[in-house]
Amino acid sequence: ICKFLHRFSLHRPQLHRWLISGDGAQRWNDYDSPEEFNFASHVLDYWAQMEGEGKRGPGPALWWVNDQGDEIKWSFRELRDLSRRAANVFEQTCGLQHGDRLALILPRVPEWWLVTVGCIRTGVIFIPGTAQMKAKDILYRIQMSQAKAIVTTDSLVPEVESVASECPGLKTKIVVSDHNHEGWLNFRTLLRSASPDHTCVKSKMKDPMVIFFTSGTTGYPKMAKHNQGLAFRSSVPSCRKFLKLKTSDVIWCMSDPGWILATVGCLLEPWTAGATVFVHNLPQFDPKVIVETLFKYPITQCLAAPAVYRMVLQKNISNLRFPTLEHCATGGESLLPEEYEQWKQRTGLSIHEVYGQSETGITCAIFREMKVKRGSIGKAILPFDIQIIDEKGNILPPNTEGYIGIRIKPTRPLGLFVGYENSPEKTSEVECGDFYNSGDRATIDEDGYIWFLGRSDDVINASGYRIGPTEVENALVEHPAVSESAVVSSPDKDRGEVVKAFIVLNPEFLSHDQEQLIKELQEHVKSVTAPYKYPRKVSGVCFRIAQNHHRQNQKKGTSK
Ligand code: BCO
Repeated sequence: ICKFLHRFSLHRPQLHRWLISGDGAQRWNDYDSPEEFNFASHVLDYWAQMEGEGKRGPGPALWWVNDQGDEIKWSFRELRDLSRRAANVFEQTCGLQHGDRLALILPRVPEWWLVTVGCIRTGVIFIPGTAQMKAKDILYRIQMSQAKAIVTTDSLVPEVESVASECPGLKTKIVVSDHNHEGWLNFRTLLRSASPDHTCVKSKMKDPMVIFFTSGTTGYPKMAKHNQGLAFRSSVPSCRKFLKLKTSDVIWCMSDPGWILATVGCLLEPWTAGATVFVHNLPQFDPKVIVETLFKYPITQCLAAPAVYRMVLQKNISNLRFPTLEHCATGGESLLPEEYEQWKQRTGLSIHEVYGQSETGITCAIFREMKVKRGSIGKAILPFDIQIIDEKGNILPPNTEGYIGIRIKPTRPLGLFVGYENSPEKTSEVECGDFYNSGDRATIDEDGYIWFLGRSDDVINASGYRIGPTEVENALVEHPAVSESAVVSSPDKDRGEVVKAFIVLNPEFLSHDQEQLIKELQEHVKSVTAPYKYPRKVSGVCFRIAQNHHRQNQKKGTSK
């Protein structure tokens, strides 16, 4: 038995002691790398058992609400049984096997948690995407990832149907809905009839678990592949220290389920600590609802993009002293020092910055009990060794600008992506000497605090969304008015940066009303790609340049 437990790096009394205390009296240390790990069996089933033995408090594992007053609370035992049913749906009904891929495009519905954990139980690799995606975005993701199955929501069924014929490898379409759609399996119906008994796959640490699509400067998004190490990383003492979650905590991470921040902040981090995940399925972001929710529910921690805190502050709501909130964290873009100050003044709470990417998960942070240096993204979370490097991978001295690098040699740390799927050349482009080069510019001070300065490329970070300019340019040129377009980042007081487009019009559109045409172009982008990418600013300059060109060409008699 001892050999067996050792093989799984799981010795129950020790694991118990560590998980309950969360204080570092742990089975694993920051540099451990057990051969096998599975988040569902090692973490969730453990908490279900603790709950059954009366060794965990009464808080639910998942507490979900929506704007219509609906509420769902699942204990860890319910979650275990439901996610086992989901695993059976994937294995038995859909015939999915360990290593198969499943595209997961859902809004914040409770089933998102069942699908993710169901996949982990079966070894199916899940590929999250935002429900803002349109047909073309979905087509690209299914084709690139060779997904055999998709799980999505009612509103995206027509989008998927419109491209399904171009995805011969897509064998199973599953909808999370109270209605049936022809040619689609209904997840809710299948779940009800599935068995709650399932044997979790014995996954190796090296087995892929999840793939995130991430935007770059050129071309379409790349696939950042993570193995089980992303989940294991939440279990190491340094990671536990950054939020210091306890079983009695209720954490609200507001990220869209399509981003790595949600996988880490709404799934791995809280449930590793046995805490409650709180979810509000807001159909539309509204700062007033954020405030009302923080007053109404016993939320103790929240994790949201700086834009969320900023937009709440801008509403000038008189009382922001939330009764139960103890800790605020933020990531995805930069928080300005004055926003930090205002939040502190109005709520009495500091905002702790975290930094990461789809490739890296949460990389560094202002830990819970660490001194906040306003404007700094904090210190490296072990086992990541972060250094500021030059383009050859040489370590730079403190207070010198360079790239944020994560050491990958001699040992690649668990939690860092494995590589860009199907793209060894793109993977080697970001390997720089002994380091992974994040492409983000920063400095490090004598105390080890990192100071983020910006991207070194053209990727636009609009309110926490990373947007590749090419993705927007490609969407714009599909409109008949657009001859050429160039998309750049533009500073914005609400969103940090926004997408700004410069347009060269086709001659027959030169006489159109500019304001109306801008609106039409914005709506067009929203309709052909995920709406968060639309250009909030469209410059008139190039309309005039185009007009001048047109006039000059007309004079020369060369206009087309
Ligand atoms: O502002 P508009 O109204 O003009 O347009 C908005 C939406 O109304 C619109 N839209 C959404 N769904 C649509 C639609 N239009 C047509 N059809 C639909 N189906 O599109 C625009 C979407 O922009 P948005 O999402 O920025 O909207 P909003 O509501 O202002 O949200 C504000 C934020 C702050 C809540 C939002 O920007 C946000 O969630 N930002 C955070 C992103 C994030 O979580 N990033 C983390 C990435 S992971 C990472 O960085 C690694 C860290 C470890």
